[in-house]
Amino acid sequence: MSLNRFDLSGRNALVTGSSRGIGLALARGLAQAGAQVMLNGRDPIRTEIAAAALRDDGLAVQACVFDVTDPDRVADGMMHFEARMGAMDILVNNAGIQRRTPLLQAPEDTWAEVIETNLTAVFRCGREAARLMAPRGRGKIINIASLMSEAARPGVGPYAAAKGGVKMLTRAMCVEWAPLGLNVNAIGPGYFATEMNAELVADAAFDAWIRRRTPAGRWGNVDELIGAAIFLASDASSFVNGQVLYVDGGVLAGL
Ligand code: GCO
Repeated sequence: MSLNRFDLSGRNALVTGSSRGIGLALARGLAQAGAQVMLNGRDPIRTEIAAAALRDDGLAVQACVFDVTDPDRVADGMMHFEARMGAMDILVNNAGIQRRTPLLQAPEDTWAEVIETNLTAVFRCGREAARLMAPRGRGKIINIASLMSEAARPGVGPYAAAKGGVKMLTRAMCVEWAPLGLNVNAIGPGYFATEMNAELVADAAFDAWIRRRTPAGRWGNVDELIGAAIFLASDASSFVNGQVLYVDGGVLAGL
């Protein structure tokens, strides 16, 4: 084991939904920690531009375009990963969407889209990765949950339901796959100033509410999630399993 338990040199990682936002930050951070990283996205141009930018920074990054909601494309994508990168050591299940709607008015297709992308795809990508990792007796799966795995707010019911499911799916994966040598954990971001939240950041009242409701008194910066990802992707977390590590500025600590 490396003297630096956080060293990811020689490890191969896939980060889904990593052409921008939290996923791109995590992909960059894992690569900076020594991993060879495959970006993933649905948009081939955006994904390749992101990968090229990280390569320009001297990082070992490639791109693989597939939609995590397409079962066939996920299976192909995982095989493609191992053909190009070697054994998958780390999967970060980050791909996700936000569709804000009151539950009373929530259309069927909106509910289905959020659950499919934010929960079912986490199951699907996790299963495909575990099928590759289990024969080797090792692997790290990091699901991206949310502070909404624990607490909801009006207008984001489908998202909160999906992220609550991600917490319990993480535990279900742990109890079945830890015996196979895998570590399955989650990161639960609080409020971060990402594209997904741009309209919230721009809303003066919501911005003020976040600053009051968050003990740290501010929005998070996506780079502040990287340490948690490196920890859970590395040997430093070898006996950590089934946990959700909340990175939320203290939101969940108080009323
Ligand atoms: C919202 C936000 C939240 C958070 C997310 C962070 O509309 O309230 O999108 O859902 O950004 O939960 O994990």
